[in-house]
Amino acid sequence: SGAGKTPFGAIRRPRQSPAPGPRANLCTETQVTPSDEGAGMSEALANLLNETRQFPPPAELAANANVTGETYAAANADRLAFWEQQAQRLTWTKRWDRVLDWSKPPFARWFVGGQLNVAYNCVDRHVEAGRGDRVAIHWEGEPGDTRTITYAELQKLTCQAANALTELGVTAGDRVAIYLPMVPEAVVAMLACARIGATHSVVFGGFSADALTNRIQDAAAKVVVTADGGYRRGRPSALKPTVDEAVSNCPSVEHVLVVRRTGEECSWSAKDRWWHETVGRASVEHQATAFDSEHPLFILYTSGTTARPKGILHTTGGYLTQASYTMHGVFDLKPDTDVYWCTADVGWVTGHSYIVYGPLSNGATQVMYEGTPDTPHRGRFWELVDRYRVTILYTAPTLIRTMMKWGEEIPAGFDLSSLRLLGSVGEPINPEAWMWYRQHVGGGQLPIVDTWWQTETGAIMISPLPGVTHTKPGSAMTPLPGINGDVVDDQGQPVPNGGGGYLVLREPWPSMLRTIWGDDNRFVETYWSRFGAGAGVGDDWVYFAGDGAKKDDDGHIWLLGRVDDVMLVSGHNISTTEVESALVSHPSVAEAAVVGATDPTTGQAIVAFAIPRGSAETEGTAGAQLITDLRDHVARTLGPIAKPRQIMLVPELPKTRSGKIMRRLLRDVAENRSLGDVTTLQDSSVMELIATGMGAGT
Ligand code: 6R9
Repeated sequence: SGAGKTPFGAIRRPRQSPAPGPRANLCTETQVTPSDEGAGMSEALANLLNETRQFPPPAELAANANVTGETYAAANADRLAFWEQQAQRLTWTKRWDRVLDWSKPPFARWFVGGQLNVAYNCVDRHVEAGRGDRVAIHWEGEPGDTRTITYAELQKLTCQAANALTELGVTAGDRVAIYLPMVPEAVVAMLACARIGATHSVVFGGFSADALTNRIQDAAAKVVVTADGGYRRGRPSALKPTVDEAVSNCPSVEHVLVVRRTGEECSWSAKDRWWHETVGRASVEHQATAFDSEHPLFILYTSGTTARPKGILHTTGGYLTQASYTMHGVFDLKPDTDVYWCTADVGWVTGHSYIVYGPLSNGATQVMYEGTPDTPHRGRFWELVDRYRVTILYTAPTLIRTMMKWGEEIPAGFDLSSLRLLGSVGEPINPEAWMWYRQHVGGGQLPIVDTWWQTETGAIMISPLPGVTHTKPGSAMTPLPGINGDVVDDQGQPVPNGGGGYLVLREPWPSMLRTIWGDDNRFVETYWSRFGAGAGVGDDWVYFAGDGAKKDDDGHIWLLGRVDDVMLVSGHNISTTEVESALVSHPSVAEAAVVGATDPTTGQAIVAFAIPRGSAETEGTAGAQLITDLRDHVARTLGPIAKPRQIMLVPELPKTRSGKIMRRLLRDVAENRSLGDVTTLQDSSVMELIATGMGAGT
């Protein structure tokens, strides 16, 4: 295509802008400055959130649900008694003396004095109960090789790995970095650490040597568990060279344990040991010892789309209690009959809580997949659902929107009738994507649980209960039983129904982060100093989640994205999520990302990046026409003030490896700045693609 065109048609270069605009602020209700353009804006925006579609739970699910509607009131009446009851789902070697110690807020201690072993709870106790033959993991490699691991086998593997780590000098309290592809050894290594009381720090296998170095150094890890490589997009992708580079800058590392996955050659140093040799010849007997309820279980660094990564610390008893309970309640897991599949990577918190600790502590059978959703074909996910008769599927909006882009005929080509429950996590799910998920994956019948939570919260916090909640497309609905969440204004006052503001959590919860590793001050500052006692207001400590949210007229919660992603246009607060949802509701748009770019007249102006659906006409004047149509469509849906100043049609969007859109980079593009740090991007060539498209723009 010639000048002025991209593969997707005309793309417009944004205007040069002066100094940064005002910081976004979410208090729509108090901030509205009426202007001609903006008249009726609040009502218009409210329209999107007044989704009228609502879906009751299927009768059969409701009749047999693990958790019923009465639980909310019971948990409300006595929150600590409620969590104490959930802790009894686990096997403790010593019972706690106190449910919660909140005497030094915001530092919490849960199930004080209690002792348990996490690996025993996830593996051994199921074997002891006669369920050793149950499949724990149906693993499928990207090239199509498979492994079936029963609970009895998982027990042996975990014991061997625990013995091997001990032989390498790892003792309770030491840190072990795990940098692996999605192979069963990742789960085994995590459980082995838990078994001997070592604190694991899983680093996503796609991170660079620099990112790995920082994380190993911050935690002062003694051992790194890695692999020669893994399979991605149809070919082996090496990991070992990255580890070699990182380890050369990490004096704390004494040994590197290497899983052989691809069989490709790799360089070898004195610190390196093959997993299959060291673990393979270790004894399958290992006596698990119990650890204190507050013993550090893992550190997980947040993806760091903005600042220096934070080592989020989780501990033992409270974390496992809430991971286990939410698995049981939110996914209605029936371990005897369900086949569960979470498509996340173990390198993210979703993988920690809902591939490893939640499912295994409940004795679930699950699918684990190594590769990408389009290798060797775009029906790969549905093929796996079909082959393993998956009943519960947990995935991310970014994947659902990708599937929308590829077309509904792809899932239609597989038998998805085994599914009974669908879940979503990671980002706000647009109503259109929600409806598509229900329609084309759920056969127009299945309940969807849109689960809001964070690395910091450790487990799901806001979500429908599948047997109870009448769901609304795009809303995470209500805090779970035992959780106190709210939406507040700038002053920390609860907003009325219909209002918007900041999402906060008011009471400590069992799986809350305990601190930022090595930085208590940053922990207090980041999460506890915006509102409440930490801000010098009242006696109650209030957790600031960093997400914008609205309460609809029924008091249900709608997440609007990170606070930094809210735009201030002519004095109106407009959330990126709302404009993105409006764009995605147009039949020609598969996916959209919206940012606020500084603008001399309006403060910030809306700049949108849209990926057209496969069927959309975008060549030449058709592209220009589509852009006009889309701007009008947004104005009609949300009101004139939400009309984007410009829309760029692009082939891809920059995403972190966990699938979150990196709006920071798009803001750089929209404001004509050179790009910031792109190291956490899933695919760093995406920005070139977008930038090249821009360069050719009209
Ligand atoms: C679990 C996970 C946390 C951030 C969080 C929010 C966004 C996650 C969401 C959601 C709207 C949902 N987020 N789930 N936003 N609806 N259902 O993703 O943890 O990687 O730490 O990210 O993700 O913005 O603050 P993490």
